[in-house]
Amino acid sequence: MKMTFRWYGENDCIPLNHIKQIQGMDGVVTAVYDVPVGEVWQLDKLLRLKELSNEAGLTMEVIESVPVHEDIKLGKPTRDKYIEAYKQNIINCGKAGVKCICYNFMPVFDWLRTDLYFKHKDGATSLAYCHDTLLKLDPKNLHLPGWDESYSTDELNALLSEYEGMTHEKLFENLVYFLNAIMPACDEADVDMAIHPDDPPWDMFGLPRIICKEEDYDRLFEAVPNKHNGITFCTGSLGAGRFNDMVKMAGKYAKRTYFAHLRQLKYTSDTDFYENGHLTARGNVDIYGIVKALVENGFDGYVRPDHGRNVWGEDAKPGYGLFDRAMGATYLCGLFEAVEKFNK
Ligand code: DNO
Repeated sequence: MKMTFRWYGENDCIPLNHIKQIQGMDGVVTAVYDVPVGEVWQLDKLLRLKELSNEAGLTMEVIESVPVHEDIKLGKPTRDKYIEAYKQNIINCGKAGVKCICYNFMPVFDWLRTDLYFKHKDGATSLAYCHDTLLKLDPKNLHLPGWDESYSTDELNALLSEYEGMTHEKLFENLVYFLNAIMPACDEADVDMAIHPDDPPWDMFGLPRIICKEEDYDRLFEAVPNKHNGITFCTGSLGAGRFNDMVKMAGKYAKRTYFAHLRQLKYTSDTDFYENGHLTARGNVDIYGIVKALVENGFDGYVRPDHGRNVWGEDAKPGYGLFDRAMGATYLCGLFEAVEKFNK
């Protein structure tokens, strides 16, 4: 296991040397943020991030994310041009020493939450999700917490109408087309692709979501068996689906898991939850059971603590402060150490 920490590049308010001070930290997970989706990231931008990370004593072997252009998800004729650019990004990432690329295939919206500052009794705050609140939102005029608002309202409207009639089957076919097209670049660069599950793992605003549960992964690996086609096992995303047996899934897909996002959720109803500190006892996700299942089944990938709470007065990007993620990382290092030693 290699422990990593998400770092939002040179604009992140958390400096690399603070990240390095978290004991057990091997590297950062980052991205090029100033190139529009669908364009090629210049190699020198990647090399600059790598150099900064290495100077701080950290590796840069995981990219989260290289975003997938909507035309690829929509299966439009223009997709081939964007796929070519994506392949070049994979090659450039490989040249910069990247081993794993995290991406998602969610139409239009990435992760969704309804509250960025859910208040805990002890004064901490965290992200939360309430399904009824979400249903009342108008997707055509959406300003959701935590969502990168890169579209204008007009662009969003246009994009949503392009998705009218999109089915799960069609979206899945478009994912398979994309993966088959990029696998040669992954083979050449020896880079693993790690698809992030849909968060939360169910359809949103009538848009299909296809990476939500066990059958979805079975279907994905059957369609594209290449070993570079792998997953980001995100306990917070999959865990919101009460139907997912995550300990079982962690074991079953351990060897296809190139990246693990480990985080805790506390259920407040059949659909709602808030995020909590990483400890198994603090929520409904069996972090211990998942780590054990991963280790015992041959997981050898990257791990990062996922969303933390804001604690000790820190006012950081919600979910991505230093303090609680640092505590999460050391907790996870302890769990891995214990489970790995026990299994030797
Ligand atoms: C949220 C993140 C996601 C993730 C993307 C991967 O905190 O886990 O935004 O980076 O879905 O493409």
